[in-house]
Amino acid sequence: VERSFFFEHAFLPGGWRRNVRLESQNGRIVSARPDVRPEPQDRRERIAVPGLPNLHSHAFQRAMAGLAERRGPADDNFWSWREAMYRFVRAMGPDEVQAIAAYAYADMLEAGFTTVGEFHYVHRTPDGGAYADPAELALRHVAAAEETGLGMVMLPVFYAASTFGGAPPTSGQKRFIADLDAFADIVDRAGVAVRDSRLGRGLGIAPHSLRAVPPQLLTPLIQLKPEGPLHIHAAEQVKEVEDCLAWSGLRPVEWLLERVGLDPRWCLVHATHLTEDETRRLAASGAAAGLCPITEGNLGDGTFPAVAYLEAGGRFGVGTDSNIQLDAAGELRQLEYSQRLTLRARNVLAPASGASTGQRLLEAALEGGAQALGLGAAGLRPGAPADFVVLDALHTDLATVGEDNWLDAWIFALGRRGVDKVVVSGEIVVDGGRHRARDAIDARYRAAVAKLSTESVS
Ligand code: NGQ
Ligand code: ZN
Repeated sequence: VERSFFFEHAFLPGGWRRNVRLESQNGRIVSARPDVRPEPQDRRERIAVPGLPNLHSHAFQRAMAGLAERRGPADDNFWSWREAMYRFVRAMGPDEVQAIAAYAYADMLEAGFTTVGEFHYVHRTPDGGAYADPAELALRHVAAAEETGLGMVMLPVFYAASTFGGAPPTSGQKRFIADLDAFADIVDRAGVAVRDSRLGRGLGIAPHSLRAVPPQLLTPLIQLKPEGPLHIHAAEQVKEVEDCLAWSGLRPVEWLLERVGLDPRWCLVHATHLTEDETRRLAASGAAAGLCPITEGNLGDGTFPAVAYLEAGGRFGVGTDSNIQLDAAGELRQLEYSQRLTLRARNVLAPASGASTGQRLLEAALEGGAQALGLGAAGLRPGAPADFVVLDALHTDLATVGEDNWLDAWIFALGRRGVDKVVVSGEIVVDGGRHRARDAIDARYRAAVAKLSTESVS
């Protein structure tokens, strides 16, 4: 399938360009040329920016957004939130999983994301049994991405223990666990589904965390696939760092640097709590940090040392993790604000005096997100997926500022309201800020969550 677009303004690698023709074939960009004339068959738009990769999602958690914001009976923190999340996932069957994922993915698209890395760990039935197809729930996520039109990188998660030292999983974790053979089977089946899906963009391997994966299983796990993304949750909570130190004498990121070795295949999700030494070494490894600023704020994780990390040349992408609120511009904004609040300064992630903070954030998250998801090229250039966001050029906030300030106006002032159209693999999936199947997806989601709440009381 060939498609062609003409943009009055497009954000290409290097910056804003005018009169850009973009041609795609089978969902990939074959050319993106500035300073040319439109052809009659071109679809014409005013302002285009690349779609952002969302490198970390647990789609099912979208359905508990707003349901965990009441103070609990004892300490209310990440660990009590996690217990609530375990109770929440208990009753979900395959149809609910797919309906919720489709709802989350439609919302991601409206928010300006065009690929998701689904860090998928709910593999088993509510009783802890195996589905007839052990990859049933992974396949439901691939199907949800296909039906909503979102690019999908499936990251099946290996989960075997409740904490450092290989303690057995708790009953709240029984839907997550697998042995190596069962996991290899899930990976194979998920790989076939991704390959067969029009929007399948890759397959990785995700050891859940050093808490959930005993060290002797990490090497055989990584050896299941000689290439492709490797994602792991690391150093999100202070208690996790302390427990890791007590267990091994090393902090989680140190442990990964020393015992496993990190390289650009790796994405360390969160990596919140780093020493200066870890910050430099993580940056030097070429791995990506998978920052999820909105969820990290919601869960009370702490603040990633982004200024030092970027100064050391570190790479990062953004993820929406719990999907509490979906906004591509909003993740970038929250990242900058987390730094401003701790450093009591402004524009701390801009690379130089006079440089745009929004542009720096967007460029870095495009590159780092594409690396972490193994997408090959990032941004509007040949070889990359034909994914872009058309900003609402008629919105007063954009109409009243010049090109040089559009990214900052979008990221810091407008957010999702600035999104007019979203195009993935050359197809328009969001128009006027609304997903093309919004009503049907909402109706199915409402029925699914209604069923969940009746099931969980019975
Ligand atoms: C998750 N979420 O797997 O959904 C985790 C909580 C854990 C975040 N880390 C569970 N934000 O880390 O043990
Ligand atoms: Zn996560």
